[in-house]
Amino acid sequence: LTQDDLKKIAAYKAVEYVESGMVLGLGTGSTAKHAVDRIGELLHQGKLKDIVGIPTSKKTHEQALSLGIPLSDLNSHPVVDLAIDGADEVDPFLNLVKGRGGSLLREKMVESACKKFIVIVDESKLVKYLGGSGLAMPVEVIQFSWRFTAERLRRLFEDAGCVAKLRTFGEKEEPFVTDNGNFIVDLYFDRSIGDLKAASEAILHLAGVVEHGMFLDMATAVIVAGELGLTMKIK
Ligand code: DER
Repeated sequence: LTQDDLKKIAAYKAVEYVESGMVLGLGTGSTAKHAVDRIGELLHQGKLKDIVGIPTSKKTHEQALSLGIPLSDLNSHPVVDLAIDGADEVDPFLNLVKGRGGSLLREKMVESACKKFIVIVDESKLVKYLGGSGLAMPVEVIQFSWRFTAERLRRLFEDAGCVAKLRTFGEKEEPFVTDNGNFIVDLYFDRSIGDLKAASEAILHLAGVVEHGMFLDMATAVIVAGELGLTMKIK
């Protein structure tokens, strides 16, 4: 089984919890893509009816449009029945790191408005503690004085050996701009940052920070697809 097979298996399992008439949060990333495809397929087959999708990125908006999934937004649907989305890291308490695809702000807005939030991952995403993968923990910041903000973020986590890097793309290393016109500062840690709630509050307290990629106490369940099969972790 390839990693993408595992992502697809987890995604299809999550879509079993979608019922006709639901308002759905549609996630972003290579795993959530399979869930959105599957929802489109079931709608097309008439096995699902009266679904409204709230996309968590322009990319997912385009994908859902091409699948004929009726779309809306949080203004019209402030309560979402179920969201299905991927994650970059999952700790043993079902806390998440998300946003390596750059969509963390709209994902967090949609997923915090949900009655249920099912996370779909392949087993490579499981970590002992957030930041433990050594990969990026994203923070969305406004463009004004981003370097000043990045340095304040780095200093916040100095004793965890934090390095803060502006996210860029392409040969010319252009700054990545989110769907919301902001920059992303990626934080890398050598060690655990300790109390996650305190870390979250400290980050959000910095003027210039829009949102961060830690999704604490938000997941209702995490579906993990591994070589040995599927496991469902419930909050
Ligand atoms: O960027 C995001 O928030 C994505 O949902 C990410 O967390 C998971 O992306 P993947 O399914 O492509 O690994």
